[in-house]
Amino acid sequence: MCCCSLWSRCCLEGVSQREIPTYCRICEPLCGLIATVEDGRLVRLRADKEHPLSQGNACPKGIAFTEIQNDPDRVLYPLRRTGDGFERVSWDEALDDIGGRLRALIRDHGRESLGWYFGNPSSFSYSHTLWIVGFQLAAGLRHVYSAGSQDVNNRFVASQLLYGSLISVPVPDLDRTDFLLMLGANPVVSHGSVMSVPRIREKLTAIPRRGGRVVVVDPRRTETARLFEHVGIRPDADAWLLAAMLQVIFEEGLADEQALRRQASGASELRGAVARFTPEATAEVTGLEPDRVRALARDLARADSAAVYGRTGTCLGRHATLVAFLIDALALVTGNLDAPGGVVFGKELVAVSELNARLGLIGYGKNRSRIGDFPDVLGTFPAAIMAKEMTTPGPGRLRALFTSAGNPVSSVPNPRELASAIKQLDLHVSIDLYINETNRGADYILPATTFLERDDIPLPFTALSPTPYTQYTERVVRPYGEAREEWQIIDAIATRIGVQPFAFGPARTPARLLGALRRNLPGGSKVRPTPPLLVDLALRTGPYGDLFGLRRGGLSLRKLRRHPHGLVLADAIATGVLRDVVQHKDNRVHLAPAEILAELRFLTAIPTDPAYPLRVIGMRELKSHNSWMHNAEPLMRGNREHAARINPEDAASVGISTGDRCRVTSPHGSIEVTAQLTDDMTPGTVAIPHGWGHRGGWRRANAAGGANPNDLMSTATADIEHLAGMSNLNGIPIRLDPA
Ligand SMILES: Nc1nc2c(c(=O)[nH]1)N[C@H]1C(S)=C(S)[C@@H](COP(=O)(O)OP(=O)(O)OC[C@H]3O[C@@H](n4cnc5c(=O)[nH]c(N)nc54)[C@H](O)[C@@H]3O)O[C@H]1N2
Ligand SMILES: Nc1nc2c(c(=O)[nH]1)N[C@H]1C(S)=C(S)[C@@H](COP(=O)(O)OP(=O)(O)OC[C@H]3O[C@@H](n4cnc5c(=O)[nH]c(N)nc54)[C@H](O)[C@@H]3O)O[C@H]1N2
Ligand code: SF4
Ligand SMILES: [Mo]
Repeated sequence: MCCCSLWSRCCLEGVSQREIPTYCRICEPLCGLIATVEDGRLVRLRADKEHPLSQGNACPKGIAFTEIQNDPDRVLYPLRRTGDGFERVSWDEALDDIGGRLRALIRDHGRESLGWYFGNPSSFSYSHTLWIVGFQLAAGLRHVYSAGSQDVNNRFVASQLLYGSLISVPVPDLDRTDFLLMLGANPVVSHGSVMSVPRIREKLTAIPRRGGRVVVVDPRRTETARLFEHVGIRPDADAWLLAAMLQVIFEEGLADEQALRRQASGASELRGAVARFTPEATAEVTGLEPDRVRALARDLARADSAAVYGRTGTCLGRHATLVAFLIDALALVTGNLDAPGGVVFGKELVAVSELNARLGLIGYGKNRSRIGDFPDVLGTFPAAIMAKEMTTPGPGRLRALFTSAGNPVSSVPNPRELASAIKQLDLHVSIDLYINETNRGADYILPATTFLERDDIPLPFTALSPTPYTQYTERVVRPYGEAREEWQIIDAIATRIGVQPFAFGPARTPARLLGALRRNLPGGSKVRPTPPLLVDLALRTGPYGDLFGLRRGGLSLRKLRRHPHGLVLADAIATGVLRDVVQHKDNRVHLAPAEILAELRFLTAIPTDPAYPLRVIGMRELKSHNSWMHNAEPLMRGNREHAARINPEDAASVGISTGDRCRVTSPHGSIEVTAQLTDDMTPGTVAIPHGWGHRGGWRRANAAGGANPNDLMSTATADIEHLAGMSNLNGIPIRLDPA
C-alpha cells in the first residue's frame, strides 16, 4: 500500500521504508525534519541536515512528535458524548447532528449565537487558518476568540498604532546587530517567537562573539540570560523601564534626529509624555538602579546598530500594548528602525496585508465585544471574556462553541469559570488530537490530522525570518484512523448551515477572483477551491511569485515541490522599506497616538498589598509545549514535576524548602505546587509554568500531576488590558504558604 498517497517510486518499487523531508510545526523555527515511514506508519523523526537553515538541528519536542503521532491516547474517530463518557460515531452522523443543531440555534437565536476559539497550533496550518477566516466571514461569526489574546495581539495593535498596519511586525536583524535588547523572552528555551530563526542559540551567541552585546531583561535569570547580560527587572515594569530609557535618550540629546525627521511624527509629544519617567522616578517600580538604566539607554543609543525585541513576558502584563509600542519607539528614536542591524520588516510570502487592507476584511476595532466593549483584533475578541459571553443572558449570547487546536481551559485566565460556562453551552464541538481539559465534556470531539498528515506551507513566517525562506511539504503519512484536516471539517459544517467559505458576496473581490479562477479550471463552476489551489494562486501573485510566468525565477507550488528541504529566498531582510510598510496617510510612523499618550499619562503601579507581597509570572520549559506534549514519554522521563521557582529568601520567610508542597494564593484563586528554590529568581517574584494539571484523555499527562496557575488570574473586565484585550497572566500579586 502507498504510505503517503503519492504513489511515488518507492511504492512502485516495493521499498518498505521511506524517508521523507518535511518540517516541524510545533514552534516557530519550523526546523527541517526527516520522517521515516513504513507501511503508512511513522517510525521515527530526525533533524534534516539538508534544511538550508536548521541544518540538522531539532529539539527534543520535534523528535518526540513521533510519540504524539503514534499515541494510543489520540482521538482517531469522531466521538459523541454519552452521559459522562464518549462513544464512537460515523462522520456523517456527527456532522449531520451538528448541522441540525446549528440550524436550530440560528433559527432561534441568530448566527451571533455561534462562536469559534482557535488555539496556538492552528497558526502552523495554513489551511486551518484560511478556512476559519473564510467560515467566519461567510457565516458572519462574531464570537471569534483565539490564543492571540494570551500571546501576541498587543503586538499587532502596537503596529496598528505605529504604522497603521496591524500585521506589520518588525523582527530583530540578528545576523547584523551590534546590540540586542531583549525583554521578556527566553529564546534558548522557546526557540524564538514572532521571529522564525532556526539555530537561534547560535545566532544569539554570535553577537558577543563578533564584539556586540545581548542584554536580557527578565525577572528570572533564564537559560538565555545566563549566556548574556541579565537585568533582573520586577514583573510588569517594562513600560517604566522603556519610558525611562526614552527619557534619558531625549534628555541627553542621544535621539537620532535625522531618523525622527525622516520617519516619524509626534516625537516631541512622546518626549513630553516620557519626561516624568526619569530613571530615579521609575526605580521603585522597576527595581533597577538609575545609573544602570542610564548606562543601558546610552549604550543602546550609541551602538552602531541596535535591535529591541520583546516577547510574551512583555505581552501578558497590564500595559501590554504600551510596552510593545515603546519597544519599537525606542528602536526608531535611536535610528534603528528599518536599518541594518536594527529591527526590520520582512516581506510577506503572500500579500495578506495588502489584500486585507484593500478589502477591509479584518482589522482592529471593526467590532466591539458585547461584554466589556473590547475592540476586536484581527476579528477576534479577548478569550478572557468568553465565559461571560456564554453565561450572560441577552441577545448575542454565545450558545454554540467550536474549539479547534486549542485548550482554553488550560490557557486562559480563570479556567474554572470557563469550564463551568462551557457546560452551559447548547453545543460544544472540538477539533483536536486529544481529549483535553477543554473538550472533556464536549458534545463532539472530531479527530484532526497531525501536521504530518497534511500538506503545509508556513505562510506567515517568511516575513518573520531574518533569513527569508519557505518550504512546502506534502503530508508524509495518510491520516491515521478517520482523522480529517480541519479545513475539510469546517467545509462540511459550513455546507450544513448553507454557507461556503471563500464564496462570500458577489460584490466582494475574492468572489470575483474565485469566479475567474473557476472559469479557468476544468470542471467549471462546480470546482470549489482547495487549500493548495488557493495558496498556489496567492503565492504566484505574491511578492515572491512567478506571476504565472511573467517573473522569471518566481515562486509557485510546483517550484517549491522541487525544493523539499526548503528554499532560502534572500540573504537578509531588505531595509529602507518603511514607506511601503506604513499605511498612515502622512506616511509616517506615529509616535504619539492618543491611546498611547493616555496610557503614559495614567500609568500607575499596582499598590502593594501586604496580604499578597509577591508576584507570579510564567515560564516555559524545554520539554513542555503549552498544554499538549506532556503525554510523550521521552519528554516526561526522570519524573518531571510541575514546580514553582522561588527565590530562597522568599521561601525562607515562609519556611518552605525545595520539594515541599506550597500553596500559592492570589486575590482570585489558589493552587498547590511543589517548590523549587533557585536564586535565578529575583526576590519577590515566583515563576510557574502553565499547561499542567491535566484531566483529559492523555493518561501520562494526567499522571504527571501539577496545577493550573491560571486559577490565580482574573477575567474581570477591569483586569483585561483594554487596547488589545490581553489577558493579564504575568505580575499577579500572590502569597506563599506551606501546604
Ligand atoms: N499563565 C500562562 N498562560 C498562558 C501562557 C503563559 O505564558 N502563561 N501562554 C499563552 C500562550 S503564548 C499560548 S500560545 C496559549 C496556548 O493556548 P491554547 O492554544 O489554547 O492551548 P495549547 O495548550 O496550545 O493546546 C493546543 C491543543 O491543540 C491540539 N493540537 C495540537 N496539534 C493540533 C493540530 O494540528 N490540529 C488540531 N486540531 N489540534 C491540535 C492539542 O492536542 C491541544 O489540545 O497559552 C497561553 N496561556
Ligand atoms: N519549549 C517550549 N517552547 C515554546 C513553547 C513552550 O511551551 N515550550 N511555547 C511557544 C509559544 S506558544 C510561545 S508564544 C513562545 C514564547 O516565547 P518566549 O516569550 O520567548 O517564551 P517564555 O519562555 O515564555 O519567555 C517569556 C519570559 O518573560 C519573562 N517574564 C515574565 N514576566 C515578565 C515581565 O513582566 N517583564 C519581563 N521583562 N519579562 C517577564 C519570563 O521570566 C520568561 O523568561 O514560545 C514557544 N516555544
Ligand atoms: S525547535 Fe523543536 S519544536 Fe520547535 S520547530 Fe524546531 S524541532 Fe520543532
Ligand atoms: Mo504562544
